[in-house]
Amino acid sequence: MQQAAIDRVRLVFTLLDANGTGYLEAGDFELMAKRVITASPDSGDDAKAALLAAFGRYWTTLSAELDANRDGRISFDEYVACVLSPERFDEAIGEFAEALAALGDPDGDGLIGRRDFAALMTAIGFAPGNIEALFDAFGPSAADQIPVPVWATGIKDYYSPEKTGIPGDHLVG
Ligand SMILES: [Ca+2]
Ligand SMILES: [Ca+2]
Repeated sequence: MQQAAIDRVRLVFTLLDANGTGYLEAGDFELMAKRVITASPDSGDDAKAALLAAFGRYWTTLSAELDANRDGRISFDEYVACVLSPERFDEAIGEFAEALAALGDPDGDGLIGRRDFAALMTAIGFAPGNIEALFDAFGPSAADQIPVPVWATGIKDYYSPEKTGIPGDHLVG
């Protein structure tokens, strides 16, 4: 298994544990969804509802697929198994990626500005310097914007264990 993929998974586990219990639980995803929605005040209700649903589905999928000891929460050892069979999470990750990227484009012009991007990524908990490096790696235009699909693809790549040397690696470390 690629170390880069393990490092990405470790970081996202830490961030998803929004209430800091050391385990992923339903409450983490509700808390995280609220934070992200709060960071996108100009987005429409449909986009916010889609993000909330995507976080909910992500939790439901993790819970169904990875809670090996059936205690209603996901330990890191349970979570890291997601890299062994990423195809089981493709749909949930895809829905999440599309919903998050859409929130970055509140005016619906198909482009995401650096400020909206940074607000959402800060809400999730990534480090400021890493957020800037990631946005730069996406190759923003002269107006400092990236297309919505570029970010959506970047999110999916982040969760793809076979991917190495991707923009998302800027978030780790
Ligand atoms: Ca937790
Ligand atoms: Ca468990």
